[in-house]
Amino acid sequence: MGSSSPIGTTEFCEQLLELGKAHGLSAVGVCDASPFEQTRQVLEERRDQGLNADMAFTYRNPGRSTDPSMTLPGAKSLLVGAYRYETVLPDPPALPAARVARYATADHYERLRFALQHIADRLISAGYRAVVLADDNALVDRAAAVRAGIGWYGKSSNVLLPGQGSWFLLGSVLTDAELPTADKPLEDGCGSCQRCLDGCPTQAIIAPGVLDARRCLAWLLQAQGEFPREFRMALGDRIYGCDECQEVCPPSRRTESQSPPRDRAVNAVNVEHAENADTDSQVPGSWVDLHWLLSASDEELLSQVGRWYIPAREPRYVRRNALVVLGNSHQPISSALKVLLESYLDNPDDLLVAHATWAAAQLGLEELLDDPTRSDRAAIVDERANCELARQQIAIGVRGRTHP
Ligand code: B12
Repeated sequence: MGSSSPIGTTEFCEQLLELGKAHGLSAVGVCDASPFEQTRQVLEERRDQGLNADMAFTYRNPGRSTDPSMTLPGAKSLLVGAYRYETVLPDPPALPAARVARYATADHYERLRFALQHIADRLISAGYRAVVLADDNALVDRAAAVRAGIGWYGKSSNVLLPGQGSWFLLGSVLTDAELPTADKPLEDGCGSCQRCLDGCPTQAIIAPGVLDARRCLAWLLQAQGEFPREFRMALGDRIYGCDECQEVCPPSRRTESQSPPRDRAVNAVNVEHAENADTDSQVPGSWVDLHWLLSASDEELLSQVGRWYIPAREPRYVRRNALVVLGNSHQPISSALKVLLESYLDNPDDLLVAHATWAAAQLGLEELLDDPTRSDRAAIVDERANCELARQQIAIGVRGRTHP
């Protein structure tokens, strides 16, 4: 058991919180595990309004994801932890590269779960049941963090920690131990600021705290089918996730250059585990070479970026996204990339042909499309027509505004 504190006391609870912090969590709080009734209503309302796009996750079964007792019958408490991930974005490499959102530059979830598991093990050794839930469809992590009093809901819908911004992953230990809980949620810290609403590249935050996933780049990168034409330029160089609502957020910006404190803590507690976590992580870091993304085999792609949420685990979606990023390159592309792009115009997969067509048009490489060996291919003809239509619509829109 390793402690003389009577179980269920404030002291026992404090020990659990300290254990989480010693293993790398920046904040840990406790709340009761009663159903998140209001969040269930919000999930259902947003699903009815279509704001979830076709996402499943917590939307698949809102009753389950908002009622912890469906995961652990008799559940009494949630210990909620926040794990700060690396936020320093290294300079882009000289080669054309695509950007990965900071929560995905390493397997930060593993480190979060590692810390939470220590709390769970302590509870189990004290005779309780305890389950770690992090990014699991069985719990609404943000609602738990807010109830546990460790952060507040920002207008971006991200949870912010006082003085530390929103660069955190959230997770919980669900237990049947009855523990002293947070007195009350923290007060709102956003005030009148709404930079996340104004700064979102696709205006996906349609009201404070309300995200329309149909417009959110983070979701569109993970969604099946075509990448919507109207949001392709806004995608810029992003290949996985989008941090814009955090990058423009003053409290998050202020802490951007701080390195996460937990690496030292994790190393001090369990060097071997931390080292294994690093070696096992087949994740590419902050920037991924665009040439590699477009030339790697399915196996290579999945071995390097397989931790990403890739629709239906189909590498074609990583390539689709990479083609949009290529189309957004601002400099003339190398001859090697041009040859690769050309090969995509002859790809058997029409989805990739269409996105390669868009990229070629964006890059002013119409000659690739006019090549008689492919200019009649339906996927190219259709995409060119759609691009032309989009251009005309923009032109009409601009004229409308200029000459009301
Ligand atoms: C689905 C999902 C997504 C979807 C949809 C996100 C969304 N906002 O709904 C997509 C793919 C777009 C996404 C993107 C991101 N996600 Co995400 N995602 C999830 C997931 C799996 C479920 C979230 C959920 O249930 N959403 C449903 C809605 C209803 O919940 P909500 O947004 O929290 O809504 C609340 C607020 O609107 C609030 N509210 C209601 N009215 C009002 C009014 C005001 C004024 C305010 C302020 C609030 C407010 O109450 C609602 C209900 O409690 C969770 C993991 C989990 N199991 O919880 C991770 C999670 C939320 N994501 C996370 C992260 C890190 C991200 C990204 C930053 C990743 C990235 N860099 O690309 C972005 C951020 C985009 C954004 N602004 O939300 C973290 C959040 C960490 C944090 N500090 O908040 C989580 C918790 C994962 C984790 N375990 O750490 N994500």
